[in-house]
Amino acid sequence: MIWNETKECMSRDEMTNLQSARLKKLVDYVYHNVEFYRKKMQAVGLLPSDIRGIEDITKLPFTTKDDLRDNYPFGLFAVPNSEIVRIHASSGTTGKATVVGYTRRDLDIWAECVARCMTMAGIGKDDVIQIAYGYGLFTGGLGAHNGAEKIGATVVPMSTGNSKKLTTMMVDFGATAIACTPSYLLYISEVLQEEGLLDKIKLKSAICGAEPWTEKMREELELRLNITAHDIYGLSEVMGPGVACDCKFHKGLHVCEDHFYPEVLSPETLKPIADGELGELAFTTLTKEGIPLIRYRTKDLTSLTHEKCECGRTSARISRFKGRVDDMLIIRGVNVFPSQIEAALLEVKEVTPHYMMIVDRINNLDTLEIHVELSNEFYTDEIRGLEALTKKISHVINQAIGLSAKVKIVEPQSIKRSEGKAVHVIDNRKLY
Ligand code: DLL
Repeated sequence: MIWNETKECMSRDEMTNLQSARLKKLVDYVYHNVEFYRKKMQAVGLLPSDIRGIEDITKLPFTTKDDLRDNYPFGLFAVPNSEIVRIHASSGTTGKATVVGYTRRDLDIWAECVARCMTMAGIGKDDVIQIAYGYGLFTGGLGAHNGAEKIGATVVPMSTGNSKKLTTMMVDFGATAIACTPSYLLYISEVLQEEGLLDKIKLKSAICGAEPWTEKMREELELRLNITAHDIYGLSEVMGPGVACDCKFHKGLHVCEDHFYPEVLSPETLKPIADGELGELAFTTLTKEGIPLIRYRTKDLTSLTHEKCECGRTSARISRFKGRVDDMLIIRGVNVFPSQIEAALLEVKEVTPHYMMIVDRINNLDTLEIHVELSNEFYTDEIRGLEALTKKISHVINQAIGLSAKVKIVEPQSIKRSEGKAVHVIDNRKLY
């Protein structure tokens, strides 16, 4: 099923025309309503009339997270606060929060985009969905919530923080769908197993995102829970969850590109690159009123395709995320993404995909230690066998990242579980 055939199945020409018309309107709108953009455009001698269509987008300046921080809290808002009906913020790990504001229409469009994603994930009005993203300033909870209500599903606003209650209610309410981070879903699958509830659940679909995860992890979750798992993407600056999602063919995430124009930029030149090439994703919000953004650099690494999908949707698709530019570790000169470790560990049946990377610098040399958790089934008090297993894991990891790491096998359940975005790296080099 498709939620909005007229928007999700347009021909490329129709989409380009729509995007062009919306971009022209947007540029005029920000020029007259956001001093930051007016000044940026004036600095390069650009007038709204210079933007004649989507092909002129590269004339426009980029926007970064720092721009939002520098204009904290409301400096990039295009409407007076009386028009803002909701505020969200993302704290980030460093610096000031980035604050976003939504008008009533922004919230309607957000719900529409999430409704499209829910439909892609096979969720509809007969489903009971537990929303287990955090509610609050984070966009995950309320964003998924409003979209699920729009499709008419029965929404259970669980939030995070009580996994036992969640699993009990999953059974008692006959929940058929869940929205949460993939790492939290992995944890939930463990709780269900511990409590002997796995064969009592009616779950059939999960809509997971907010953090990078691998295709192998998707398959693992599908297997553990006997569901289909879908990848939903978004970021608070651009809107929240619902910017893109994958359909049942899992061949990339369909972007709601009538609202968010995607570009993939070369990391070297920052120029848009061809379909299929990996680069940094940027978005221009074509319809947002509260805090419209032009060419917002997401720092997320992906590639684009404009080919029609088997599902019938014609919308541009982005490939599963490789990670964030700023999540990439450079260890002894080698680029490493945590998701590579996740994929490698999913090859080894004796361990769980829970892991922690500890990076350090000793005598001017980078070191990498990886804590890997033994699965319950393979846990014994005896040390015997562990040496061979450690060797096996080191080998798999070495093959995956092209770097040798010290592997330490730890007891089951000893790596901290996450209910939101998982933390996989402790980089002690930052302390020096
Ligand atoms: O994480 C919004 C969201 C909530 C998306 C729930 C999906 C589900 P932020 O906290 O602003 O917003 O973080 C945005 O999270 O730039 C990516 O780096 C990462 N991210 C989000 N979804 C995915 C995904 C929400 N499906 C940042 N795959 C983004 C990989 C993702 N990374």
